[in-house]
Amino acid sequence: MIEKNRTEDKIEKSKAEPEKNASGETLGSKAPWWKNSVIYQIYPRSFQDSNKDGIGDIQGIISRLDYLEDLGIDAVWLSPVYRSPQDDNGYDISDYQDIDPVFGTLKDMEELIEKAGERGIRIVMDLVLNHTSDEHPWFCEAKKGRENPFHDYYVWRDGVEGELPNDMRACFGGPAWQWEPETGQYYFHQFSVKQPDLNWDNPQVRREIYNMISWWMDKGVGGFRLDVIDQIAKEPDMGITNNGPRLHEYIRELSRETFQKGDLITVGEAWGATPELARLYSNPDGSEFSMVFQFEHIGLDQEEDGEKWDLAPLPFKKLKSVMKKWQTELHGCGWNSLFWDNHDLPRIVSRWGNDGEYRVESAKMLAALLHGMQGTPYIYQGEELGMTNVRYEIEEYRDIETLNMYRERLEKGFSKKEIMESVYAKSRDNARTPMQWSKEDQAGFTEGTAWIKVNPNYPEINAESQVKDPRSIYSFYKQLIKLRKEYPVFADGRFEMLAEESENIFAYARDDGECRLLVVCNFFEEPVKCGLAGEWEGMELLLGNYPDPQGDLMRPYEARMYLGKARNSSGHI
Ligand code: TEU
Ligand code: CA
Repeated sequence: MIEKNRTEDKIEKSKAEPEKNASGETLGSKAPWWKNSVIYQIYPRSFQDSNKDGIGDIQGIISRLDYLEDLGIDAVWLSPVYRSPQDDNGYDISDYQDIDPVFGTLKDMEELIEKAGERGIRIVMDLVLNHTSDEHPWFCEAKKGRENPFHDYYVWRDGVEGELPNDMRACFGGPAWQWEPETGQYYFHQFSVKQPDLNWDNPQVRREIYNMISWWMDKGVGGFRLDVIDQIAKEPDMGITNNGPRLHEYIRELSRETFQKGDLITVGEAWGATPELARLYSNPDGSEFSMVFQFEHIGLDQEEDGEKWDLAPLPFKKLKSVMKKWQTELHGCGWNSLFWDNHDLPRIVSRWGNDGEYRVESAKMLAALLHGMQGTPYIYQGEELGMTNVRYEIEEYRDIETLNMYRERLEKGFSKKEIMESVYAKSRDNARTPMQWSKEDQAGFTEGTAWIKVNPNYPEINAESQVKDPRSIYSFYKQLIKLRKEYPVFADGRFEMLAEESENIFAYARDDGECRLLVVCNFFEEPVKCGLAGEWEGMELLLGNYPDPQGDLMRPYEARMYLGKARNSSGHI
Protein backbone atom coordinates (compact mmCIF):
# COMPACT_ATOMS: atom_id res chain seq x y z
CA MET A 1 0.00 0.00 0.00
CA ILE A 2 1.53 3.29 -1.10
CA GLU A 3 -0.31 5.35 1.51
CA LYS A 4 1.14 3.34 4.33
CA ASN A 5 4.71 4.20 3.42
CA ARG A 6 3.91 7.86 3.36
CA THR A 7 2.52 7.52 6.85
CA GLU A 8 5.63 5.80 8.04
CA ASP A 9 7.83 8.43 6.46
CA LYS A 10 6.19 11.19 8.38
CA ILE A 11 6.39 9.29 11.65
CA GLU A 12 9.97 8.27 10.96
CA LYS A 13 10.94 11.94 10.78
CA SER A 14 9.23 12.84 14.02
CA LYS A 15 11.15 10.19 15.89
CA ALA A 16 14.33 10.83 17.86
CA GLU A 17 17.27 8.56 17.08
CA PRO A 18 17.73 5.89 19.73
CA GLU A 19 20.92 6.19 21.76
CA LYS A 20 22.63 2.98 22.80
CA ASN A 21 25.14 2.18 25.49
CA ALA A 22 28.12 -0.13 25.13
CA SER A 23 26.05 -3.26 25.51
CA GLY A 24 23.59 -2.08 22.89
CA GLU A 25 20.78 -1.23 25.30
CA THR A 26 18.74 1.77 24.44
CA LEU A 27 19.38 4.62 26.80
CA GLY A 28 17.99 7.80 28.17
CA SER A 29 15.25 10.05 26.91
CA LYS A 30 16.11 9.67 23.25
CA ALA A 31 14.86 6.12 23.09
CA PRO A 32 12.55 4.41 22.60
CA TRP A 33 10.06 6.90 21.14
CA TRP A 34 7.27 6.08 23.56
CA LYS A 35 9.31 7.19 26.57
CA ASN A 36 8.93 10.81 25.47
CA SER A 37 5.40 10.46 24.24
CA VAL A 38 2.05 11.56 25.52
CA ILE A 39 -0.91 9.44 24.56
CA TYR A 40 -4.50 10.52 24.19
CA GLN A 41 -7.28 8.01 24.76
CA ILE A 42 -10.34 8.19 22.56
CA TYR A 43 -13.55 6.41 23.46
CA PRO A 44 -14.94 6.39 19.91
CA ARG A 45 -18.61 6.17 20.86
CA SER A 46 -18.40 9.46 22.68
CA PHE A 47 -15.81 11.48 20.79
CA GLN A 48 -17.41 12.87 17.62
CA ASP A 49 -20.38 11.76 15.57
CA SER A 50 -20.21 12.43 11.82
CA ASN A 51 -23.47 10.97 10.50
CA LYS A 52 -26.14 12.13 12.95
CA ASP A 53 -26.87 8.72 14.45
CA GLY A 54 -25.80 9.98 17.87
CA ILE A 55 -22.80 7.64 18.09
CA GLY A 56 -19.23 8.77 17.67
CA ASP A 57 -17.37 7.23 14.72
CA ILE A 58 -14.08 7.06 12.85
CA GLN A 59 -14.90 9.87 10.40
CA GLY A 60 -15.71 11.95 13.46
CA ILE A 61 -12.22 11.29 14.82
CA ILE A 62 -10.66 12.19 11.47
CA SER A 63 -12.52 15.51 11.57
CA ARG A 64 -10.90 16.29 14.92
CA LEU A 65 -7.30 15.49 14.06
CA ASP A 66 -6.44 19.20 13.98
CA TYR A 67 -7.49 19.46 17.60
CA LEU A 68 -5.26 16.51 18.58
CA GLU A 69 -2.35 17.88 16.62
CA ASP A 70 -2.72 21.25 18.32
CA LEU A 71 -2.74 19.61 21.74
CA GLY A 72 0.57 18.02 20.80
CA ILE A 73 -0.01 14.36 21.58
CA ASP A 74 2.01 11.61 19.90
CA ALA A 75 -0.43 8.77 19.74
CA VAL A 76 -4.07 7.95 20.16
CA TRP A 77 -5.23 4.88 22.03
CA LEU A 78 -8.53 3.98 20.47
CA SER A 79 -10.98 1.93 22.53
CA PRO A 80 -12.33 -0.97 20.41
CA VAL A 81 -13.88 -0.23 17.04
CA TYR A 82 -14.01 -3.84 15.82
CA ARG A 83 -17.23 -5.50 14.79
CA SER A 84 -19.22 -6.11 17.93
CA PRO A 85 -22.77 -6.54 19.23
CA GLN A 86 -21.83 -3.71 21.67
CA ASP A 87 -22.92 -5.52 24.80
CA ASP A 88 -19.92 -3.96 26.56
CA ASN A 89 -19.43 -1.09 24.10
CA GLY A 90 -17.06 -2.96 21.83
CA TYR A 91 -15.12 -4.96 24.43
CA ASP A 92 -17.13 -7.90 23.09
CA ILE A 93 -15.64 -8.52 19.66
CA SER A 94 -17.32 -10.65 17.00
CA ASP A 95 -14.77 -9.97 14.24
CA TYR A 96 -11.23 -8.78 15.02
CA GLN A 97 -10.52 -8.03 11.38
CA ASP A 98 -13.40 -5.75 10.60
CA ILE A 99 -14.80 -2.45 11.86
CA ASP A 100 -18.23 -2.21 13.39
CA PRO A 101 -20.65 -0.45 11.04
CA VAL A 102 -21.59 2.00 13.79
CA PHE A 103 -17.99 3.27 13.72
CA GLY A 104 -17.43 3.04 9.96
CA THR A 105 -15.53 0.73 7.64
CA LEU A 106 -12.10 -0.77 7.31
CA LYS A 107 -11.43 1.92 4.73
CA ASP A 108 -12.23 4.60 7.28
CA MET A 109 -9.80 2.96 9.67
CA GLU A 110 -7.05 2.94 7.04
CA GLU A 111 -7.79 6.57 6.34
CA LEU A 112 -7.51 7.39 10.04
CA ILE A 113 -4.14 5.64 10.31
CA GLU A 114 -2.90 7.50 7.27
CA LYS A 115 -4.21 10.96 8.14
CA ALA A 116 -3.10 10.72 11.76
CA GLY A 117 0.30 9.54 10.54
CA GLU A 118 0.63 12.64 8.36
CA ARG A 119 0.41 14.63 11.58
CA GLY A 120 2.91 12.44 13.39
CA ILE A 121 0.17 10.78 15.42
CA ARG A 122 0.19 7.01 15.77
CA ILE A 123 -2.91 4.93 16.27
CA VAL A 124 -2.80 2.45 19.13
CA MET A 125 -5.55 -0.15 18.96
CA ASP A 126 -7.24 -1.90 21.83
CA LEU A 127 -6.73 -5.66 21.80
CA VAL A 128 -9.28 -7.66 23.72
CA LEU A 129 -7.67 -11.09 23.87
CA ASN A 130 -9.13 -12.55 27.05
CA HIS A 131 -12.58 -13.07 25.57
CA THR A 132 -14.64 -12.62 22.42
CA SER A 133 -18.30 -11.91 21.90
CA ASP A 134 -20.62 -14.92 22.10
CA GLU A 135 -21.52 -13.90 18.54
CA HIS A 136 -17.96 -14.45 17.28
CA PRO A 137 -17.98 -17.26 14.67
CA TRP A 138 -15.53 -19.22 16.86
CA PHE A 139 -18.02 -19.29 19.69
CA CYS A 140 -20.97 -19.98 17.40
CA GLU A 141 -19.09 -23.10 16.29
CA ALA A 142 -17.75 -23.94 19.74
CA LYS A 143 -21.16 -24.26 21.26
CA LYS A 144 -22.40 -26.70 18.63
CA GLY A 145 -20.93 -29.64 20.47
CA ARG A 146 -17.96 -31.12 22.25
CA GLU A 147 -16.60 -32.60 19.00
CA ASN A 148 -16.62 -29.30 17.15
CA PRO A 149 -13.06 -28.19 16.21
CA PHE A 150 -13.68 -24.80 17.83
CA HIS A 151 -15.06 -26.19 21.07
CA ASP A 152 -11.69 -26.04 22.78
CA TYR A 153 -11.22 -22.37 21.82
CA TYR A 154 -13.20 -21.56 24.96
CA VAL A 155 -13.26 -22.74 28.56
CA TRP A 156 -15.90 -25.39 29.24
CA ARG A 157 -16.70 -27.45 32.32
CA ASP A 158 -19.35 -29.98 33.25
CA GLY A 159 -21.68 -29.19 36.08
CA VAL A 160 -21.04 -30.71 39.47
CA GLU A 161 -24.09 -32.72 40.54
CA GLY A 162 -26.34 -30.54 38.45
CA GLU A 163 -24.83 -27.36 39.90
CA LEU A 164 -22.31 -24.79 38.66
CA PRO A 165 -18.70 -26.07 38.37
CA ASN A 166 -17.69 -23.72 41.21
CA ASP A 167 -18.69 -20.45 42.86
CA MET A 168 -16.53 -18.04 40.84
CA ARG A 169 -18.18 -14.72 40.08
CA ALA A 170 -18.04 -12.52 36.98
CA CYS A 171 -16.73 -8.94 37.15
CA PHE A 172 -20.06 -7.58 35.97
CA GLY A 173 -22.05 -9.54 38.55
CA GLY A 174 -23.54 -13.05 38.63
CA PRO A 175 -21.74 -16.38 38.31
CA ALA A 176 -18.74 -16.75 36.00
CA TRP A 177 -20.37 -19.86 34.48
CA GLN A 178 -23.12 -19.93 31.91
CA TRP A 179 -25.08 -23.03 30.94
CA GLU A 180 -25.06 -23.87 27.24
CA PRO A 181 -27.85 -26.33 26.41
CA GLU A 182 -26.39 -27.32 23.03
CA THR A 183 -23.24 -28.77 24.59
CA GLY A 184 -24.72 -29.57 27.96
CA GLN A 185 -21.82 -27.74 29.59
CA TYR A 186 -21.02 -24.45 31.24
CA TYR A 187 -18.71 -21.89 29.65
CA PHE A 188 -16.51 -19.57 31.64
CA HIS A 189 -16.83 -15.78 31.40
CA GLN A 190 -15.01 -13.30 33.61
CA PHE A 191 -17.11 -10.41 32.29
CA SER A 192 -20.65 -10.45 30.85
CA VAL A 193 -22.39 -13.65 29.68
CA LYS A 194 -21.88 -12.29 26.17
CA GLN A 195 -18.09 -12.30 26.69
CA PRO A 196 -16.98 -15.95 26.83
CA ASP A 197 -13.33 -16.39 27.87
CA LEU A 198 -10.87 -17.69 25.29
CA ASN A 199 -8.80 -20.74 26.15
CA TRP A 200 -5.17 -19.62 25.93
CA ASP A 201 -3.97 -23.13 26.72
CA ASN A 202 -4.99 -24.04 23.19
CA PRO A 203 -2.06 -23.30 20.83
CA GLN A 204 -4.48 -22.94 17.93
CA VAL A 205 -6.16 -20.00 19.68
CA ARG A 206 -2.83 -18.31 20.25
CA ARG A 207 -1.85 -18.80 16.61
CA GLU A 208 -5.12 -17.25 15.36
CA ILE A 209 -4.51 -14.26 17.62
CA TYR A 210 -0.94 -13.74 16.40
CA ASN A 211 -2.07 -13.84 12.79
CA MET A 212 -4.73 -11.29 13.49
CA ILE A 213 -2.27 -8.96 15.24
CA SER A 214 0.23 -9.26 12.39
CA TRP A 215 -2.53 -8.30 9.98
CA TRP A 216 -3.13 -5.07 11.93
CA MET A 217 0.59 -4.40 12.14
CA ASP A 218 0.75 -4.58 8.36
CA LYS A 219 -1.88 -1.87 8.26
CA GLY A 220 0.51 0.45 10.03
CA VAL A 221 -0.94 0.69 13.54
CA GLY A 222 1.40 2.24 16.09
CA GLY A 223 0.76 -0.12 18.94
CA PHE A 224 -1.68 -1.94 21.12
CA ARG A 225 -3.31 -1.63 24.50
CA LEU A 226 -3.98 -5.11 25.84
CA ASP A 227 -7.25 -5.42 27.68
CA VAL A 228 -7.17 -7.34 30.98
CA ILE A 229 -4.05 -9.11 29.83
CA ASP A 230 -3.31 -10.45 33.30
CA GLN A 231 -6.49 -12.53 33.12
CA ILE A 232 -5.73 -14.55 29.97
CA ALA A 233 -3.99 -17.38 31.82
CA LYS A 234 -6.87 -18.12 34.17
CA GLU A 235 -7.15 -21.45 35.93
CA PRO A 236 -10.83 -21.68 36.81
CA ASP A 237 -10.45 -25.04 38.55
CA MET A 238 -8.13 -23.37 41.03
CA GLY A 239 -10.21 -20.21 41.30
CA ILE A 240 -7.42 -18.23 39.60
CA THR A 241 -8.35 -15.27 37.39
CA ASN A 242 -5.34 -12.98 37.10
CA ASN A 243 -1.62 -13.79 37.29
CA GLY A 244 -2.13 -17.43 36.36
CA PRO A 245 0.97 -19.66 36.36
CA ARG A 246 1.46 -19.55 32.58
CA LEU A 247 0.79 -15.81 32.16
CA HIS A 248 4.30 -14.60 31.39
CA GLU A 249 5.04 -17.60 29.20
CA TYR A 250 2.04 -16.63 27.06
CA ILE A 251 2.88 -12.94 27.01
CA ARG A 252 6.47 -13.59 25.94
CA GLU A 253 5.32 -15.84 23.14
CA LEU A 254 2.76 -13.24 22.05
CA SER A 255 5.37 -10.50 22.07
CA ARG A 256 7.92 -12.60 20.20
CA GLU A 257 5.47 -13.66 17.52
CA THR A 258 4.08 -10.18 16.92
CA PHE A 259 5.13 -6.91 18.60
CA GLN A 260 8.85 -7.53 18.49
CA LYS A 261 8.69 -7.50 14.71
CA GLY A 262 7.72 -3.83 14.73
CA ASP A 263 8.47 -0.57 16.50
CA LEU A 264 5.34 -0.47 18.58
CA ILE A 265 4.13 0.85 21.85
CA THR A 266 2.39 -1.86 23.85
CA VAL A 267 0.66 -1.41 27.14
CA GLY A 268 -0.86 -4.20 29.15
CA GLU A 269 -3.82 -3.56 31.41
CA ALA A 270 -3.02 -5.33 34.67
CA TRP A 271 -5.21 -4.68 37.69
CA GLY A 272 -3.22 -7.24 39.63
CA ALA A 273 0.23 -5.75 38.96
CA THR A 274 2.77 -5.13 41.70
CA PRO A 275 6.05 -3.32 40.97
CA GLU A 276 7.72 -6.71 40.85
CA LEU A 277 5.33 -7.98 38.19
CA ALA A 278 5.50 -4.65 36.36
CA ARG A 279 9.24 -5.13 35.98
CA LEU A 280 8.46 -8.31 34.05
CA TYR A 281 5.73 -6.76 31.93
CA SER A 282 7.89 -3.78 31.03
CA ASN A 283 11.27 -5.45 31.02
CA PRO A 284 13.64 -3.13 29.11
CA ASP A 285 14.80 -6.16 27.10
CA GLY A 286 11.48 -5.87 25.25
CA SER A 287 10.41 -9.43 25.99
CA GLU A 288 6.88 -8.47 27.04
CA PHE A 289 5.36 -4.98 26.67
CA SER A 290 6.54 -1.38 26.67
CA MET A 291 4.65 -0.64 29.86
CA VAL A 292 1.66 -1.50 32.02
CA PHE A 293 -1.42 0.14 33.33
CA GLN A 294 -1.38 -0.62 37.03
CA PHE A 295 -4.18 0.52 39.29
CA GLU A 296 -2.85 0.64 42.79
CA HIS A 297 -3.51 4.39 43.15
CA ILE A 298 -6.95 3.97 41.61
CA GLY A 299 -8.21 1.52 44.22
CA LEU A 300 -7.44 3.72 47.20
CA ASP A 301 -10.76 5.48 47.70
CA GLN A 302 -12.80 2.40 48.38
CA GLU A 303 -13.37 0.39 51.53
CA GLU A 304 -10.68 -2.15 52.16
CA ASP A 305 -11.95 -5.58 51.09
CA GLY A 306 -14.94 -3.80 49.56
CA GLU A 307 -15.89 -3.33 45.92
CA LYS A 308 -15.28 -0.15 43.99
CA TRP A 309 -18.82 0.92 44.90
CA ASP A 310 -18.07 0.88 48.62
CA LEU A 311 -16.85 4.42 48.94
CA ALA A 312 -14.19 5.62 51.32
CA PRO A 313 -12.34 8.94 51.57
CA LEU A 314 -9.03 9.10 49.72
CA PRO A 315 -6.18 8.39 52.14
CA PHE A 316 -3.88 11.16 50.96
CA LYS A 317 -0.70 9.92 52.55
CA LYS A 318 -1.35 6.47 51.20
CA LEU A 319 -1.68 7.99 47.74
CA LYS A 320 1.69 9.64 48.20
CA SER A 321 3.36 6.46 49.31
CA VAL A 322 1.85 4.43 46.47
CA MET A 323 3.01 6.98 43.88
CA LYS A 324 6.45 7.09 45.42
CA LYS A 325 6.72 3.33 45.43
CA TRP A 326 5.94 3.04 41.72
CA GLN A 327 8.20 5.95 40.80
CA THR A 328 11.07 4.45 42.71
CA GLU A 329 10.75 0.77 42.03
CA LEU A 330 10.58 0.93 38.24
CA HIS A 331 13.30 3.54 37.78
CA GLY A 332 15.88 2.12 35.40
CA CYS A 333 14.33 -1.35 35.29
CA GLY A 334 10.83 -0.93 33.95
CA TRP A 335 8.42 1.65 32.65
CA ASN A 336 5.12 2.88 33.95
CA SER A 337 2.14 4.60 32.45
CA LEU A 338 0.75 7.70 34.14
CA PHE A 339 -2.99 8.18 34.26
CA TRP A 340 -5.83 9.47 36.38
CA ASP A 341 -8.68 8.70 34.02
CA ASN A 342 -9.88 6.26 31.44
CA HIS A 343 -13.20 5.03 30.08
CA ASP A 344 -13.74 2.84 33.18
CA LEU A 345 -13.03 5.51 35.78
CA PRO A 346 -14.83 8.57 37.09
CA ARG A 347 -13.53 12.02 36.13
CA ILE A 348 -10.49 12.90 38.20
CA VAL A 349 -11.50 16.50 38.81
CA SER A 350 -14.72 15.30 40.42
CA ARG A 351 -12.99 12.47 42.19
CA TRP A 352 -9.88 13.91 43.83
CA GLY A 353 -10.14 17.52 42.77
CA ASN A 354 -12.96 19.98 43.16
CA ASP A 355 -15.51 20.24 40.37
CA GLY A 356 -17.16 23.33 41.85
CA GLU A 357 -15.44 26.59 42.69
CA TYR A 358 -11.90 25.32 42.10
CA ARG A 359 -12.49 23.15 39.07
CA VAL A 360 -9.92 24.92 36.94
CA GLU A 361 -7.26 25.14 39.64
CA SER A 362 -7.68 21.56 40.80
CA ALA A 363 -7.76 20.09 37.30
CA LYS A 364 -4.47 21.83 36.55
CA MET A 365 -2.95 20.77 39.85
CA LEU A 366 -3.78 17.12 39.20
CA ALA A 367 -2.34 17.42 35.71
CA ALA A 368 0.93 18.95 36.92
CA LEU A 369 1.25 16.39 39.69
CA LEU A 370 1.00 13.49 37.25
CA HIS A 371 2.82 14.90 34.24
CA GLY A 372 5.95 15.70 36.23
CA MET A 373 6.46 12.02 36.99
CA GLN A 374 8.38 9.30 35.19
CA GLY A 375 6.35 7.25 32.76
CA THR A 376 4.22 7.77 29.69
CA PRO A 377 1.27 10.07 30.41
CA TYR A 378 -2.19 9.21 29.11
CA ILE A 379 -4.88 11.85 28.75
CA TYR A 380 -8.43 10.59 28.55
CA GLN A 381 -10.71 12.57 26.23
CA GLY A 382 -12.18 15.58 28.02
CA GLU A 383 -9.69 15.39 30.89
CA GLU A 384 -7.82 18.22 29.16
CA LEU A 385 -10.99 20.31 29.49
CA GLY A 386 -11.67 19.42 33.11
CA MET A 387 -14.85 17.53 32.22
CA THR A 388 -16.79 16.39 35.27
CA ASN A 389 -18.86 13.48 36.58
CA VAL A 390 -22.62 13.47 36.08
CA ARG A 391 -25.65 12.80 38.26
CA TYR A 392 -28.33 11.30 36.04
CA GLU A 393 -31.53 9.36 36.68
CA ILE A 394 -30.80 5.62 36.60
CA GLU A 395 -32.74 5.30 33.30
CA GLU A 396 -30.17 7.57 31.66
CA TYR A 397 -27.21 5.28 32.38
CA ARG A 398 -26.06 2.88 29.67
CA ASP A 399 -23.14 0.95 31.17
CA ILE A 400 -23.69 -2.76 31.71
CA GLU A 401 -21.54 -2.77 34.86
CA THR A 402 -23.52 0.10 36.42
CA LEU A 403 -26.90 -1.34 35.52
CA ASN A 404 -26.06 -4.85 36.72
CA MET A 405 -24.74 -3.48 40.01
CA TYR A 406 -27.84 -1.35 40.47
CA ARG A 407 -30.09 -4.39 40.11
CA GLU A 408 -27.91 -6.61 42.24
CA ARG A 409 -27.64 -4.14 45.11
CA LEU A 410 -31.37 -3.37 45.09
CA GLU A 411 -31.96 -7.09 45.50
CA LYS A 412 -29.45 -7.21 48.32
CA GLY A 413 -31.42 -4.54 50.17
CA PHE A 414 -29.32 -1.41 49.60
CA SER A 415 -31.41 1.76 49.43
CA LYS A 416 -31.81 3.47 46.09
CA LYS A 417 -30.20 6.58 47.52
CA GLU A 418 -27.14 4.67 48.69
CA ILE A 419 -26.74 2.96 45.32
CA MET A 420 -27.05 6.23 43.43
CA GLU A 421 -24.31 7.80 45.55
CA SER A 422 -22.01 4.99 44.39
CA VAL A 423 -23.14 5.48 40.80
CA TYR A 424 -22.48 9.24 40.94
CA ALA A 425 -19.03 8.61 42.35
CA LYS A 426 -17.86 5.60 40.36
CA SER A 427 -20.04 4.74 37.38
CA ARG A 428 -18.05 4.24 34.19
CA ASP A 429 -20.61 6.41 32.41
CA ASN A 430 -19.11 9.43 34.18
CA ALA A 431 -16.30 9.16 31.66
CA ARG A 432 -18.48 8.15 28.73
CA THR A 433 -20.68 11.21 28.30
CA PRO A 434 -20.05 12.89 24.94
CA MET A 435 -16.98 15.03 24.40
CA GLN A 436 -17.87 18.67 24.93
CA TRP A 437 -16.74 20.46 21.82
CA SER A 438 -18.72 23.67 21.92
CA LYS A 439 -21.72 25.41 23.40
CA GLU A 440 -23.85 24.40 20.45
CA ASP A 441 -26.72 21.96 20.90
CA GLN A 442 -25.50 18.51 22.10
CA ALA A 443 -22.12 20.11 22.80
CA GLY A 444 -21.26 19.89 19.10
CA PHE A 445 -20.89 16.13 19.49
CA THR A 446 -23.77 15.18 17.21
CA GLU A 447 -26.49 16.70 15.11
CA GLY A 448 -28.72 13.80 16.14
CA THR A 449 -29.48 12.58 19.64
CA ALA A 450 -26.48 11.42 21.62
CA TRP A 451 -26.52 7.73 22.65
CA ILE A 452 -25.97 8.88 26.21
CA LYS A 453 -27.04 12.22 27.57
CA VAL A 454 -24.58 15.10 27.26
CA ASN A 455 -23.32 16.53 30.55
CA PRO A 456 -25.51 19.62 31.05
CA ASN A 457 -22.48 21.75 31.92
CA TYR A 458 -21.27 21.87 28.28
CA PRO A 459 -22.13 25.56 27.75
CA GLU A 460 -19.52 26.33 30.42
CA ILE A 461 -17.03 23.50 29.81
CA ASN A 462 -16.12 22.98 26.16
CA ALA A 463 -13.15 22.77 23.84
CA GLU A 464 -14.06 25.73 21.69
CA SER A 465 -13.73 28.23 24.52
CA GLN A 466 -10.62 26.62 25.99
CA VAL A 467 -8.53 26.21 22.86
CA LYS A 468 -8.29 29.95 22.40
CA ASP A 469 -7.81 30.78 26.09
CA PRO A 470 -4.15 30.68 27.18
CA ARG A 471 -5.25 30.27 30.81
CA SER A 472 -7.54 27.31 30.21
CA ILE A 473 -7.05 23.77 31.44
CA TYR A 474 -6.52 22.77 27.79
CA SER A 475 -3.67 25.26 27.41
CA PHE A 476 -2.14 24.02 30.64
CA TYR A 477 -2.10 20.43 29.34
CA LYS A 478 -0.63 21.67 26.11
CA GLN A 479 2.23 23.28 28.02
CA LEU A 480 2.83 20.14 30.05
CA ILE A 481 3.07 18.09 26.87
CA LYS A 482 5.51 20.57 25.41
CA LEU A 483 7.69 20.63 28.51
CA ARG A 484 8.05 16.85 28.42
CA LYS A 485 9.45 17.14 24.92
CA GLU A 486 11.80 19.98 25.82
CA TYR A 487 13.42 18.66 28.97
CA PRO A 488 14.78 15.11 29.20
CA VAL A 489 14.45 15.25 32.98
CA PHE A 490 10.73 14.54 32.56
CA ALA A 491 11.48 11.15 31.09
CA ASP A 492 14.71 10.31 32.86
CA GLY A 493 14.97 12.05 36.20
CA ARG A 494 15.23 10.09 39.39
CA PHE A 495 12.28 10.66 41.72
CA GLU A 496 12.65 12.10 45.19
CA MET A 497 9.64 12.68 47.45
CA LEU A 498 9.61 15.93 49.43
CA ALA A 499 7.49 17.05 52.38
CA GLU A 500 6.69 13.41 52.87
CA GLU A 501 4.90 13.89 56.17
CA SER A 502 2.73 16.78 54.96
CA GLU A 503 -1.01 16.17 55.12
CA ASN A 504 -1.71 18.74 52.37
CA ILE A 505 1.28 19.09 50.13
CA PHE A 506 2.33 16.67 47.41
CA ALA A 507 5.84 17.67 46.38
CA TYR A 508 8.66 15.90 44.63
CA ALA A 509 11.83 16.51 42.69
CA ARG A 510 13.20 14.78 39.61
CA ASP A 511 16.88 14.89 38.89
CA ASP A 512 18.76 13.53 35.88
CA GLY A 513 22.23 14.70 36.84
CA GLU A 514 21.90 17.82 34.71
CA CYS A 515 18.53 19.28 35.54
CA ARG A 516 16.34 19.28 38.56
CA LEU A 517 12.58 19.53 38.23
CA LEU A 518 10.54 20.46 41.26
CA VAL A 519 6.79 19.95 41.50
CA VAL A 520 4.90 21.40 44.47
CA CYS A 521 1.15 20.94 44.82
CA ASN A 522 -1.41 21.79 47.43
CA PHE A 523 -3.76 18.84 47.05
CA PHE A 524 -6.59 20.51 48.96
CA GLU A 525 -8.70 23.63 49.21
CA GLU A 526 -7.27 24.95 52.44
CA PRO A 527 -4.37 27.38 51.89
CA VAL A 528 -1.16 26.17 53.48
CA LYS A 529 2.46 27.19 53.94
CA CYS A 530 4.53 24.51 52.29
CA GLY A 531 7.91 25.20 53.88
CA LEU A 532 9.69 24.43 50.60
CA ALA A 533 10.95 27.88 49.61
CA GLY A 534 14.52 26.71 50.20
CA GLU A 535 13.96 23.98 47.62
CA TRP A 536 13.15 26.32 44.76
CA GLU A 537 15.75 28.92 45.52
CA GLY A 538 17.69 29.64 42.37
CA MET A 539 15.22 27.74 40.22
CA GLU A 540 13.05 29.07 37.44
CA LEU A 541 9.27 28.84 37.66
CA LEU A 542 8.26 26.83 34.59
CA LEU A 543 4.56 26.65 35.09
CA GLY A 544 1.91 27.34 37.71
CA ASN A 545 -1.85 27.49 38.01
CA TYR A 546 -1.94 30.91 39.68
CA PRO A 547 -0.52 33.94 37.87
CA ASP A 548 1.24 35.43 40.91
CA PRO A 549 3.06 32.97 43.18
CA GLN A 550 3.13 34.14 46.79
CA GLY A 551 6.29 32.66 48.23
CA ASP A 552 5.73 29.81 50.59
CA LEU A 553 1.96 30.14 50.66
CA MET A 554 0.16 27.60 48.54
CA ARG A 555 -3.41 28.65 47.78
CA PRO A 556 -6.32 26.27 47.07
CA TYR A 557 -5.07 23.52 44.75
CA GLU A 558 -2.06 25.59 43.81
CA ALA A 559 0.58 23.82 41.72
CA ARG A 560 4.01 25.01 40.65
CA MET A 561 6.76 23.49 38.56
CA TYR A 562 10.32 24.75 38.87
CA LEU A 563 13.42 23.92 36.87
CA GLY A 564 17.03 24.32 37.90
CA LYS A 565 20.47 22.74 37.84
CA ALA A 566 20.93 19.27 39.24
CA ARG A 567 21.73 19.31 42.95
CA ASN A 568 24.34 16.68 43.13
CA SER A 569 25.23 15.25 39.81
CA SER A 570 27.45 12.56 41.27
CA GLY A 571 24.59 11.11 43.25
CA HIS A 572 22.38 10.62 40.26
CA ILE A 573 22.20 8.35 37.25
O1 TEU B 1 -11.58 -3.45 32.03
C1 TEU B 1 -11.05 -4.35 32.97
C2 TEU B 1 -11.73 -4.46 34.21
O2 TEU B 1 -11.32 -5.23 35.04
C3 TEU B 1 -12.96 -3.66 34.40
O3 TEU B 1 -14.03 -4.51 34.50
C4 TEU B 1 -12.85 -2.88 35.60
O4 TEU B 1 -12.73 -3.72 36.71
C5 TEU B 1 -14.07 -2.07 35.75
O5 TEU B 1 -14.34 -1.42 34.56
C6 TEU B 1 -13.87 -1.06 36.80
O6 TEU B 1 -15.08 -0.43 36.93
C7 TEU B 1 -11.41 -3.74 30.69
C8 TEU B 1 -11.98 -2.61 29.88
O7 TEU B 1 -11.24 -1.45 30.12
C9 TEU B 1 -13.42 -2.47 30.19
O8 TEU B 1 -14.01 -1.36 29.55
C10 TEU B 1 -14.11 -3.74 29.76
O9 TEU B 1 -15.45 -3.70 30.12
C11 TEU B 1 -13.45 -4.97 30.38
O10 TEU B 1 -12.04 -4.94 30.31
C12 TEU B 1 -13.89 -6.22 29.66
O11 TEU B 1 -13.32 -6.28 28.41
CA1 CA C 1 -22.09 8.07 13.98
